[in-house]
Amino acid sequence: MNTKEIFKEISEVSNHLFHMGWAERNAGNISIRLTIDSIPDSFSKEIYIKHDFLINCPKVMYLLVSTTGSRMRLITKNPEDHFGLLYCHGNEIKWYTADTDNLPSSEWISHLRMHIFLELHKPSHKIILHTHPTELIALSHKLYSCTEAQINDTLWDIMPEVKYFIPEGLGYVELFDPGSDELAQNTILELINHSVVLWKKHGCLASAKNLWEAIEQIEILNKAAKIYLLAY
Ligand code: 2HA
Ligand code: ZN
Repeated sequence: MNTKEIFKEISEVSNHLFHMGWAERNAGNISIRLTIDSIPDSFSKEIYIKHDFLINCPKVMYLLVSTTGSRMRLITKNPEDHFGLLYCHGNEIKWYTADTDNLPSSEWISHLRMHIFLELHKPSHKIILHTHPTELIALSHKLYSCTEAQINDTLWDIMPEVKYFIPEGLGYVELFDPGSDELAQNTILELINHSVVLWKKHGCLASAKNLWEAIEQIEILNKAAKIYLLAY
């Protein structure tokens, strides 16, 4: 996919997320690993990102990342205005943007760490999507004391499609601060064996080949959660 096609997909997906009710205010964020040789002209401002943590990105990585505070309902109209490009190589990080007021999503450190993991272990998974699917979040309240295995048994039992389409089940991460390194590290551990991870009382994170694949996976899981909540 070229950059134009990627922005078209982002526009469609952000509209869908908003209408699903999974993207209240600035909820959710998106990042996509790009294969490019040069920075697109639209991202003309370069910002060097100082950071006090160690990152080790073995190869040059370019990540298209939604900007902090961006709204899915607005991304859909002008996706290019709500994204920037994160460059990382070794421990060096730069941010390219159309407007210096645009900073990367509050979850950018998690996204970067996860993409470094994906590039090495699941190279076909180019995208990370974080969103707030209502019923899955509600399930993490209702089954507060349950383990990952118990939550998966519940979802598999309620709707056979879950087992069929998501045989590896849902990864589950305890409650950590949004944007924190603990949340990132624990999510990476779950991404080893899962494509969709539920963050307790917060939302979902999925890695996939493209954005629609991620949404379809989350939709199946969320439908099962919804049926469970309605039935019991
Ligand atoms: O991007 O959803 O978790 C806003 C969020 C942070
Ligand atoms: Zn969130």
